[in-house]
Amino acid sequence: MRDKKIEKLIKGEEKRQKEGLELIPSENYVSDDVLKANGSVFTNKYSEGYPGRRYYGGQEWTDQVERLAIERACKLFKCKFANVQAHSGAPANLAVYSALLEPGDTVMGMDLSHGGHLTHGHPMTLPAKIYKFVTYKMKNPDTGEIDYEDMLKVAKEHKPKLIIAGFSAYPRTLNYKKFVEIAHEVGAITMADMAHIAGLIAAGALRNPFDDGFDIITSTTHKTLRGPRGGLILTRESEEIAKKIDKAIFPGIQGGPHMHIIAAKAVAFGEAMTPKYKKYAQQVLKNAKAMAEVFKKHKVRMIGGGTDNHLILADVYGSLGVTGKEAQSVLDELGMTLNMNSIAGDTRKPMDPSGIRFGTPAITTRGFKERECKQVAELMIKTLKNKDNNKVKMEVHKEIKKLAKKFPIPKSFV
Ligand code: DSN
Repeated sequence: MRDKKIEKLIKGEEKRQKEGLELIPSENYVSDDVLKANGSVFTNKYSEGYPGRRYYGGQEWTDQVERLAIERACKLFKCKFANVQAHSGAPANLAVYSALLEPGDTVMGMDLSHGGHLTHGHPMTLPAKIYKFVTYKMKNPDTGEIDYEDMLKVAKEHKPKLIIAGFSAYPRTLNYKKFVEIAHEVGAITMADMAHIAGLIAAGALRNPFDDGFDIITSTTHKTLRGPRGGLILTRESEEIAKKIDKAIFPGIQGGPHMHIIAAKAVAFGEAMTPKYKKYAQQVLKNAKAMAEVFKKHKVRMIGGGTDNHLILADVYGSLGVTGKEAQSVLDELGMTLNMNSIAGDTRKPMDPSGIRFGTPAITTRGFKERECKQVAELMIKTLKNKDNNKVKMEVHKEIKKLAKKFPIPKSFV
């Protein structure tokens, strides 16, 4: 690179990724093909509109790229329509809201403190200023079971037009059938925000909400799906809904699509169709279970009591007396990157909560199996129990570096 300052920063990040272990459950490593498409000359192109209906000339290659991305997305998730232009998960959700709701309409989503996402109604977000949000919660944070009875009661009382199944910090599976039943009772449309688990659904490792009759799925493409940073909106079969969503994305809330990203999404969708990817997704789940076993063995409380997906939410403050912020900081220092997270009923503040959230998508991409995942979980707990013991910390750091070296980040996935 000619820009030496930026080159140095990229190299620094490359080194950090190589030498440490990525445990943030919403992160992953992409293949060199995804990276190549992401950095391709499609960056230079303006393509407002949709394939065959653009506002600029010179679209012979962009149209093909977007059509291919749509075709692959529909095949992968078993649906009729896909919008691949959403810049990320938050605009994807906003587009669905603005496509289907009037200001003041009611939406039902999972409570943020019980694992939901900011875009499902946090007061500081734009959607919460436009629409009214009501929530559902877990019946018991120690089992993770959703309180469907209360959900039905709240839905009957507030008559939401849209019900969202989805989360960013919830370790169990949702009963999509129940969501559809409740939605039918109150006449709501169903949307699954599967940003975290899209890859696991695509691979058949977790249930596809479309199989239970969900109308819409929104997602990001850069988490378990292992694609570029971006968003995705899928519609099972209603052309009317799909058309409204397309209009809501452009010209509703976005301008020119990021064609280089769409090219990279198409590559990732292609990779997700391979048998190798199916194995990867299964391994992500096995690895998360293996890490949860270790936490259970050491009697560290986990929200939901364990995991059915790729992530674990551990109450490190309640079990070990270490705050989420302290845990994030000391683990990061030793090459285990994860994030602090509030837990249901947290008595601490969001910037220094009781929990940590971690997961297995990225380390599984590196080739970790249950054995290594258990080893990492043991090292995490050892660190947290000895956070002020420099000798122990040095030993842990050495082991992490050894593991990272033994499992380099792969370049190709197929
Ligand atoms: N920031 C993402 C996550 O880490 O879960 C969700 O938007």
